[in-house]
Formats: sequence, structure tokens, C-alpha cells
Amino acid sequence: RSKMPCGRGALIVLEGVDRAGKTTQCKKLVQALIESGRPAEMMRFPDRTTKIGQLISAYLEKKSNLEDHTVHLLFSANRWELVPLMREKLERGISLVVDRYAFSGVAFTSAKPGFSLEWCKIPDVGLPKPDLVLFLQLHPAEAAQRGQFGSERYETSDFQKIVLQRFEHLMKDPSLNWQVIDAARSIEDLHAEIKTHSETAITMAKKQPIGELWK
Ligand code: 2DT
Repeated sequence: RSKMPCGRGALIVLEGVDRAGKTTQCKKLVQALIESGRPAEMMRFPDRTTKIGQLISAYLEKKSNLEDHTVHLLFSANRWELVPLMREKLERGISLVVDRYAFSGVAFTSAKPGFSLEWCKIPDVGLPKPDLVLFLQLHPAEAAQRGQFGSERYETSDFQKIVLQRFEHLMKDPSLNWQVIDAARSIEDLHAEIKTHSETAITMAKKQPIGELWK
């Protein structure tokens, strides 16, 4: 029996600054895709359940300190360790809806002093390439209105502003299918737009092999 009865699944990534609604929208998208007969599963990075993910989680919770290059490479390693599973699912026709990916990796580390965008991208070169990257755009002032920042590392408005600039730079890359979504709207309005883009990406992906990111 063919591995791909109806073609492979699509790799759909949601990115955006903190509190733009990524996690809510990922969950709603997976549910809607399944209800319309399109197999789909959610993933998130960092995946804090693996051994590498636990090191990252302790770092984010400020329970441990890690050198900046080291933690960057751990975030990347955390994606690479899940690549075999991601490929297997995509090839079985399951679309993956991913909460953060290499773009967060580059945007957050390159927001630290002394890190270039180019250096930050290298460890993630060759990862499965997303068929669609949805960027949930939210002005820092509107993000601030959604309540206080949490207590994890990186959750300060000054840092988040630099992160947003790094994302804006990454979005200029025409080799990726970036779609910018205005996240200052209702959950349902956002969901409808995200679902439409995703359905198109799923249809297109069926006919194409999985690409390689930044290669
Ligand atoms: P959440 O679990 O709340 O999404 O926060 N991050 C994420 C990085 O610095 N590098 C990465 O590669 C990834 C995927 C963003 C996770 C925090 O970790 C940051 C916020």
C-alpha cells in the first residue's frame, strides 16, 4: 500500500510575538481541519517533554543558566530530534500545525547582543521547510493591553520589540510562504483567515515533495 494515499500532509507553522494568540489558533486550526476530513496534529517548539526540552524548559523558567550559543543550539537540536517523527507523519498524509519553529529560534537569539541573523540560521538549515508560515502580527502596545508578561525568560517588552524587528527581517525571505495575519481581531475572525490559508497550503503540498529550510 502506498505511504501517501492522498499525498503528503502540509507543514504549517504559526509564529508571532508573545500573546498574539498562536497556541489558541493552533488548537482551533487542528480541530477545524480534522472536522473537515483533513488529518492534522499539533506540535510545539520547544517540545519540553524530551531530555533536551527539559534543559530548555529549566532555562526558560530561570531554574538554570545556559551560555547563549549553547541554548541556541539546544533549541535547534530539539527540532532536529523530532524531524524523523515529523517526516513520518507528513508522509502518512497528516498535516502538522506547529506552534513556533526555527523562526522563533533565530528571532529570539539574534535579539541578544552579538548574534547575527546569519549565524543563528545555520543550525536549522535543512529542516523540513514549512509549506506555510502564518505570522500573527500584533503591535507591542496591543500585546501589552492583553495583560502582564509572564515570569519566564525573554518576557519583557523591550526584548520583545527587538524580537519583532528580527521577525520582520525574516519575513522578507521570498523563498518562504509567509502570510501576515492581523492578530488584533477576534479569535473567530483570525481563525477563519488562518483556516483558508491552511486549506490552500494543504492542497498545494499534496503535489510537492517536502522542501529543505534555508537551503
Ligand atoms: P512558549 O513555550 O511559551 O512558546 O515560549 N524560543 C522558542 C527560543 O528562544 N528559541 C526557539 O527556537 C524557540 C522555538 C520563545 C518559548 C520561549 O522560547 C523562545 C519563547
